[in-house]
Amino acid sequence: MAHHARAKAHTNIALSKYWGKRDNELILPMNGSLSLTLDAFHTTTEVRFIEERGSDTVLLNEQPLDDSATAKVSRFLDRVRALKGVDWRAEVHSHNQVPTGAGLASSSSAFAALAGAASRALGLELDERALSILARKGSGSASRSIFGGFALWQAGEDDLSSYAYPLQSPLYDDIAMLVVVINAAHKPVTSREGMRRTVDTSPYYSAWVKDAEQRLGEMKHAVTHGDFTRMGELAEMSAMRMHASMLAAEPPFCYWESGSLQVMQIVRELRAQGCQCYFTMDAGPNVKIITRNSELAVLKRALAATVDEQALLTARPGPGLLVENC
Ligand code: 2P0
Repeated sequence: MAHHARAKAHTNIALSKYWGKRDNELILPMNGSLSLTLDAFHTTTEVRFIEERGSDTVLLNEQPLDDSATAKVSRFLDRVRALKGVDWRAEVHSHNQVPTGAGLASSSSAFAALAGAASRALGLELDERALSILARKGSGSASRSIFGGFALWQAGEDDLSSYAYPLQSPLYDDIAMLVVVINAAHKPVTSREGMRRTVDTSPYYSAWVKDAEQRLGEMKHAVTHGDFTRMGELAEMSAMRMHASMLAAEPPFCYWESGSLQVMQIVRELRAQGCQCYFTMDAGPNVKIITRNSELAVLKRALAATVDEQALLTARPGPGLLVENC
């Protein structure tokens, strides 16, 4: 019997951010988050289990992962093996379809695809909730990439209550995201380390958690009722408040670069002129502009003086996890 399956998952960008864990092993978040899965960036992963003990091999874009990244994948696969009660080694082939040098985090699509392929390869019949819980334990944001379009990851109380679910929205056909690549190099502080440092040392962190949970309810309402303006305002605020919590950490850290600030300012100016656009930023210098399809041309023209054409990537809502047997 072939223990072999393939899965494809798309990356997501949080509109209401996840920042900080209350359990680092299970990846339980301090606060819930809400995201949009994008069509432009995805990961395809094949997993084959061999009925013998031994070490796992993991190739990303045909290159072997380094020891530390392989160990992270193996620890995740251990969870899947435990669900089935086997100790077989795995061969993993993964391909990231993210435009070269985009500098976008891919752990959301990577662990969603790995959860889908590994569980199917072992014949586990996991529903979407179980897949979201499993993917979460690889990387928090991966819990949301099980679903297409908008998804809400509820913080929950424990392992089984911390999962994402999809949200229907009248905004689905209209929303677009313009990713502005400021710098594609590796970030100096990983999001995992950044979260830990903020939770442990930032005096603003408790305010972040309290506010994030309140605003998440408002964001859910705006998304499900098609209130684009409120959704955009809340998304921008969530990003600013998340980054504010890091600025107050010890030692402080900041993902923004001068180019990020320039783009943020352009977005504010265009908005003052009536263009419907808002920005969000994650654990890196790139800026994601949340807008409507009808505003894309205006935005691209306005950014052309500041940003190279190749540094602008357009995305729309993308699909949820797809899994197939090989
Ligand atoms: C998010 N980020 O909600 C937040 C906003 C970055 C900033 O989730 O440690 O790769 O694997 O759970 O999910 C990026 O961190 O972190 C992230 P882990 P993850 O999208």
